[in-house]
Amino acid sequence: MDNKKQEQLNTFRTDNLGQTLTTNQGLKMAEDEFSLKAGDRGPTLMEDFHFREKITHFDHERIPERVVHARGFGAHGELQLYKSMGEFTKAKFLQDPAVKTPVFVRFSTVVGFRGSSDTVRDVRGFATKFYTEEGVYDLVNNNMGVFFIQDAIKFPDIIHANKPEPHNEIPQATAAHDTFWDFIANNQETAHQVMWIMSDRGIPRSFRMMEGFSINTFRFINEEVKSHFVRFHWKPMLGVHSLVWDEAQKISGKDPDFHRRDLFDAIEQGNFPEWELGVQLIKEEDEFNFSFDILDPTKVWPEEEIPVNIIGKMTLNRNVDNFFAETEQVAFHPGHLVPGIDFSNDPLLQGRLFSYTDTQLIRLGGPNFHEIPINKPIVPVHNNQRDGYHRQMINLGKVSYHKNSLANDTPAPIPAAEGGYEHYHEKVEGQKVRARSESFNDHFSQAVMFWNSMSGPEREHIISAFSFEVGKVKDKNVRQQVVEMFSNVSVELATKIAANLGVNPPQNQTEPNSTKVSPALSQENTIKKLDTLKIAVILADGFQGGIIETLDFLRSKKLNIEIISDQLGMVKGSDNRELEVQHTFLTASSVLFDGVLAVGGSNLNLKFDQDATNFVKEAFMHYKPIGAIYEGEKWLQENNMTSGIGVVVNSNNDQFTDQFINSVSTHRHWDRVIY
Ligand code: HDD
Repeated sequence: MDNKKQEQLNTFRTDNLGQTLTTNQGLKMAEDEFSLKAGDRGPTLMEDFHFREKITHFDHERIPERVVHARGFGAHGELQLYKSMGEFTKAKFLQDPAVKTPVFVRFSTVVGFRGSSDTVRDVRGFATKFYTEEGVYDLVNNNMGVFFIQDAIKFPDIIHANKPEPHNEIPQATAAHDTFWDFIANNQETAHQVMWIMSDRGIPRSFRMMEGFSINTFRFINEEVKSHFVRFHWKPMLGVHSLVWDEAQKISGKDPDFHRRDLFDAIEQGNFPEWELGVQLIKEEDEFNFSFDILDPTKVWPEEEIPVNIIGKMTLNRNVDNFFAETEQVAFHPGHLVPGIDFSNDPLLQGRLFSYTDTQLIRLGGPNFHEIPINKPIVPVHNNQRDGYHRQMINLGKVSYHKNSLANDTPAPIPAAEGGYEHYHEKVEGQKVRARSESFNDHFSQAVMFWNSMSGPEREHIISAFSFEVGKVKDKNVRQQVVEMFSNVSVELATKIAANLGVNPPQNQTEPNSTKVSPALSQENTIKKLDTLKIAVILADGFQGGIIETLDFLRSKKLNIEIISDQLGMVKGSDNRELEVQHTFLTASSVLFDGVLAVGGSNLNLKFDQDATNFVKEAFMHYKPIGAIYEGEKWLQENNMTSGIGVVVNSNNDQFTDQFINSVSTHRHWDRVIY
C-alpha cells in the first residue's frame, strides 16, 4: 500500500502510453513529423504553433545545476523507529515505532558538474527529506564526519578553490589541482576534513555502503522544553566500503554512472538499501565538558566518548519515475525543521540557513518551489504568502494579511503546547564582532586522531592519495606548503609524501605526541556481508556443466552472479545445458565487480585466454577475491597468482565453494602481495 507521500505523488503521475498526441493546450494533433511550410520545399510558416511550442519547450528544458552537489541520484523510502525518542524530543515522527515516515533521499558528489563521473575522489552528499505529519523535515548530511571550514562565510572560497580553475575550466570533478591545495595550505582549519577525503571514504564502493553525518550540531527539545545537543548519523546495514583508487579512476571511464546504477539496480532487484538512524546526544549542561568545542564542524564527537544511539531504520524501496521531476527538482534545506528540533550556534550551520532557500530561487525559478510535487509537504499549507512565478495553489477569499477580522483572524498561529513551532529560548548575549571563538583554534588534534585510528592499509591509501592529488599541483611552493602543514598530523606521512612530490622533507620533525584513537573512524572493522556483491564468472563454451549448481549455490548466498564470455548469447556446458552471457570482455571489466570466478571451458582460443588473463590480473591487483576452477586455473597459474592471499584454486579441492565464499566475505585482501 502506498504511503501518504506516494498517494500524493500518484495524483501527479502521468502515463502517455496508448494516448493521443496533444499540444500543451490539449489540442489533438494530426501530424508531428513535418513543420508547416509554404510548399513542400518552401519556408516554415510563423503560424506553425505546434512547431513553435515544441521547440520553445525544448529550448527551455535545462535549469541551472546545483552550484555544489550538482550530480546526484535519489530514491524514495521510509523511516521506522526502533524506539521512541520522546524523552529527548517532541518531534512527532520520532515518537512511535509503529509509524512509517515517508522519505526521499538524494546522494551526490560535491564538486563535479551534473554530467561528471560517480567515482571521483570527493565528499558525498546524503540528504534526506522526511514527509512528516508536522511538515517537511530535512536532514542534509555528508558521508564524512567533519567539514572543511568553520564559518559559512568561507564557503564560496573553499568551493571556488575546489571547482575547476576559472581560466580554463580544468580539471573536472577533482581536488587534484593548484587552487584547491593552495586554499588548504593557507586555511589550516581544513586539515581534519582533508584527512577524511584523502582516506578511503573519498571513494565509496556504493551509496549503499556509506555513512551519513549531520556534521553540524542541532538541538533536540522535549515536551518539558529541555534541550540536548544532537548530531545525526546514518549507519549502512551493509557496512562502510570503498573502492581502490586505480579502480575508481578506471570505473570513471568504463561506467561513469557506477553509483547511480548500483542504487537503481539494487532497488529494482528488491535488495532495498537500509541505514540505521543514530543520534549522539549531549546534555545542555555538558556543553563545555569536552576537549573540543561541540559546535565546531571540523570536529567529530568521538563515538567512543559520545555513543551513537541507534533509534531506527530507513529503507529505500522505490526508484523515482522521472529523474528531473523528482531528483533534480528536490530542494533540501537544513532549516526545514519540525517542533522538537532546533539549531545550535554552529557558525557553519547558521550560514547554511541562508544559502539553501536562496539557491533554490535561482535554480527552481521562484519562491513557489515548495509546490513542486517532490517538495510538497503531506500536510496542508495555509498562510498569507501569495503569487510569484509558477504558483499552483488557488487561494480563495480576499484576505491575505494578518491580523484581520474578515476571516476571523485566520490562518492563525497556535501555541507551542498545541504543536506550533517555537524557537528554543536560548539566552544569548555578546558584542557584535567579526571573529571566531578561540575554542575553534585547534586544527590538528582530531586530524592526528584520524591518522592514529587508521589501519596499515588505510594509511598506505592516504599516502598514495596525497601523492596523487598533490602530485597534480604544478606549483612546487604549494606542494611544499602542504607537506609542512601535514607534518602537524604526522611527520611520517609528510615525509613520505614529500619524497613522492619532489619537495623537501618537512621542517617540523617532531611527531605529534597524541596517541588518541577513535576506532569508529577506521573502515577496517566495518560489517562485511555477501549481500549483493557482484561476482564475474568467466565462462566459455564447453564449461564443466556442474558449475551451474555452484552458481546457484552462490546465488543462494545473495551474491549477484554475472556471466562474462567473448560473445553475448548462450554458452553451452559439457552436459549441453546453457547459460546466458550478460557481458563480454568488451562491455565489462573486472573493476565493475567485487570478485571473479574463473571457470573457462573446453573451447578456448588465444584471444579468450588473453582477455580472461587481463581480467583476472586486474582483479588481483585490486585485492579482490578470486576463485579459479577447471580451465580457469591456468590463467592464474601462468601468472603466478595461485598462491596469492584470497585466491582460491580448485586443484581437486572439495572445499572450493566454501573457501571461495570465505574469500568473498573478506571483500578485499589487503595483505596480498602485489607484484
Ligand atoms: Fe551544503 C547543497 C550538505 C555546508 C550551501 N549541501 C548540499 C547538499 C548536501 C549538502 C548533501 C545537496 C542537497 C541535494 O541533494 O539537493 N552542506 C552540506 C553539509 C554541510 C554543508 C553536510 C556542512 C555541514 N552548504 C554548506 C555551507 C553552505 C552550503 C556552509 C553555504 C553557506 N549546499 C549549499 C547550497 C546547496 C547545498 C549552495 C547547493 C544546492 C542546494 O543547496 O540545494 O545552498
